[in-house]
Amino acid sequence: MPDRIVSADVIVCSPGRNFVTLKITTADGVVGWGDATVNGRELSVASYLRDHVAPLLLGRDPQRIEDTWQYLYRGAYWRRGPITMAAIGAVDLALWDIAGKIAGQPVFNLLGGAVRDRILCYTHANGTELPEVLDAVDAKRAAGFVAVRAQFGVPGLDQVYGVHAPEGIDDDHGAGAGHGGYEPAGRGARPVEEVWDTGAYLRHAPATLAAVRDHVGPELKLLHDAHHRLRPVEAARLARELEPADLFWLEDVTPAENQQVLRLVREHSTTPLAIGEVFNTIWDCQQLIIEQQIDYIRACVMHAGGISHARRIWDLAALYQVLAGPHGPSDVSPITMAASLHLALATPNFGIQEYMGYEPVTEEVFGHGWSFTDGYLHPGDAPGLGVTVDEEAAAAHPYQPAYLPVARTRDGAITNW
Ligand code: GCO
Ligand code: MG
Repeated sequence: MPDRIVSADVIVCSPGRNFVTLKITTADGVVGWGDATVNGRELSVASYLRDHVAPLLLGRDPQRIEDTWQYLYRGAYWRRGPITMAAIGAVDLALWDIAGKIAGQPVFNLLGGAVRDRILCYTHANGTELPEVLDAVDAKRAAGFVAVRAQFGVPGLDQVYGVHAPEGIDDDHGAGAGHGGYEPAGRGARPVEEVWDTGAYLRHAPATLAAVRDHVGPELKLLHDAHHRLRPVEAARLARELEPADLFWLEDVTPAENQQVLRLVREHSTTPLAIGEVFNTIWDCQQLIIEQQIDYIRACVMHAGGISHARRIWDLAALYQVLAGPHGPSDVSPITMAASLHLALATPNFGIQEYMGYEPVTEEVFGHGWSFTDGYLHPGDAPGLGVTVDEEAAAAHPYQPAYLPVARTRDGAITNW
């Protein structure tokens, strides 16, 4: 008689920032952990899980992972979308965790075993003026990172998302193996509003990144995120003008809703392109991958329906020599980071993992088995995903409303950010 799921509980907590966590327990007492955090929309995914998914899981065989995935995806009828897919992703992560614990194996061994010894990762370095950017990059190199994403202020703009922390957030550019505190959404009942000026950014970015490259020399892998802000012709110009900086990748150079526009960028530049942190199914990136419009697919393992679906995306990407470069900011929980690392260790066409690390207060709630050494990560060998959740510590940090910012152009119209 197979084991059965006897409970599925949702925990919303805010140790440093908001996280939505799913705890699945089996009749034999095996516990699996899943993450379902969607930054700025946490309570909707918590409700989706609590009200519509948890009751359906009771009595199911936890080891029928693919069947449960299909049941939740096809069964909902309303397919895709960030809330649905994060909820399914959380269930999937928790079930892989349980499967690993039942087998007494780390999840990567259930996925075919390690195909590499360690996982390349990049972290963030942010600064307003160039000297601060260079200091931040140096601090990350001193902490062992061999790949760094550089973000900077733009003359004439007070605030740039990804550079300045929202009010009340500790914006440390410290040398710790990870944490750079800008990511958390600003706390409060409404989003912070920022002014954005693409012309000023385009005049500033190429020289800044060239100066960073000059400073660090040829070896460091240097990344930059344009965060969906540019129109296609602006994106093409930026990608071309950044060629001397020899970027590892240029991320989200234009919104990827209208995907054929990426062809224009490709025609003008060989700067490698990474897109996809807002994607949540294979259908969102099928065209980009098959037409080889991108070099790295950024879909986050949890937001893309968990290990079971993300690996289908990565397998499609392998056919076209596109590498996985999964989203892993501090606004997805350490449970997602663990899942991403297990899949990365077992996937041949893996490229690089985003890794900012976590604030100590987050790690008091979420224990993890992964380790960082000399610029590389490893998920650890503990059975399952290798994560633990301290529920008492979580209860000490209740949910706090928080929103990602909104950006306006100088005439006051809403723009991409
Ligand atoms: C990244 C991302 C983040 C997102 C954030 C949204 O590349 O890390 O762009 O900065 O904006 O995760 O919640
Ligand atoms: Mg990004």
